[in-house]
Amino acid sequence: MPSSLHVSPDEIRKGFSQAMSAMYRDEVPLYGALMALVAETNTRVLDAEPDLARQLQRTGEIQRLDMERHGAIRLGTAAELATICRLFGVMGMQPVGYYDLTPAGVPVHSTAFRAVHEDALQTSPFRVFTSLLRLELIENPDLRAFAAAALAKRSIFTPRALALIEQAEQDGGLNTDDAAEFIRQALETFRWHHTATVTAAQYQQLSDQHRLIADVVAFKGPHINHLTPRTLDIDQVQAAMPGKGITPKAVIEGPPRRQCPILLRQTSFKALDEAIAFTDARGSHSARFGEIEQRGVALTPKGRALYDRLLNAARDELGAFPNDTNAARYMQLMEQHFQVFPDNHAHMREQGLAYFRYFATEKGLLARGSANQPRTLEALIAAGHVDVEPLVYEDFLPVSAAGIFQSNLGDAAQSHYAANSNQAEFEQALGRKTLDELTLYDETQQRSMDECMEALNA
Ligand code: OOG
Ligand code: NI
Repeated sequence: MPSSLHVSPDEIRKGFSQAMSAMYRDEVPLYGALMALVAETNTRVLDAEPDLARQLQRTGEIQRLDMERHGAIRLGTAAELATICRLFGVMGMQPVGYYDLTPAGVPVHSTAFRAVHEDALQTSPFRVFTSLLRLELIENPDLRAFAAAALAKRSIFTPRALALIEQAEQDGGLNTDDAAEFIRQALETFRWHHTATVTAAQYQQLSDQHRLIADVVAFKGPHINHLTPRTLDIDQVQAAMPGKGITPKAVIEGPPRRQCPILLRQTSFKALDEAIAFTDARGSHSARFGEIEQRGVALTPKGRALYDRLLNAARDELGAFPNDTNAARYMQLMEQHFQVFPDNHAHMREQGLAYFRYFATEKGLLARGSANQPRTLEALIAAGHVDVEPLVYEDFLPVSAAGIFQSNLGDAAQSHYAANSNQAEFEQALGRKTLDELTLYDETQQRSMDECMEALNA
């Protein structure tokens, strides 16, 4: 039974996210530089855009902005995925969404672990994009067997972490000391290892198959490969990065720049090669990178379908993967195609393209119970008794994720896989179903409407 002696899972997640950020900053100094740049930019944007500041104040996002970040890991086996699901469960994180990356030539499928309720997200919006390697896509049977054997030998969790997961599941939570110990132990799974578990030649063979396969199979654990802070203006940060000695990828993934941001825009920079001791020789491996993101309003199925259609149309017209040489044309095509996507919250709401949150205003509360108080939500909005704010997108985008993967693996790493999406197999490995993100947005929207009508007694 959960008891008052237990630390809330949301607080554990908050503590874990802070510990992870501190570890990554120590290990990857460029992450610290990027955090500083993002914080500086966010302050400037909030000063320059009072309407945006008000909106973020209203939704509470302003308080979570500084602690907002996501990370990513890549796992090797079904058992690792099932256990990581339990580990994140202790922190109140659930698997949301299914992402198939094979169409983009990346041999993984993925989910995002995150908090699902708006109150929990407010305490800590930390998320982890978690991928499972699809070993069956390694064509060479000897190499496949070698990879499977290497993965079967490793144990990516500390014995103490496993014991504490078990304990949290049995007791319904952890007390303060155990929660602190859990954070320390869980962190070990995500740490970088300077030594590989394979020879230099074996590493090379794995890497020749796909760099991502080497990244997963050749190491003791699934090192966190990036941590991404949230910026309020990704174009400003992208433009300022070279001045800080950081070279971003050529194109920002996701929708083009707009007055009213939708979904998610992301850009990353490639990390340096890092020295690695193979079991027989010295060498290097490059896996860890930096990324920034800007989040906009979550789209309904109708809005998402429009987004996908416009994105595909722009990409089809480009006729190639966006890269350094066609970046300008790609961005121009995106601007052009996205002209038809309304860039105004009221229009998006009228057309049912996006999710929103509803808040009773001071004026509405004062008019509560009065004879001429409006009774319907639309009338309340028109009368200024209810404010409407965009509901922020909390998830990822498969085409963008593929672009982020590719930019860090090098274009040479593109492969073509015949295999297609296999959500059932992923969920079998996970040990449960993934949640549908659209249902979650719908629920949050509905709760805010209900709370609003209740507060106004309308
Ligand atoms: C994950 C890449 C995807 C994102 O933000 O879309 C990602 C990885 O490289 O493991 O992090
Ligand atoms: Ni990312």
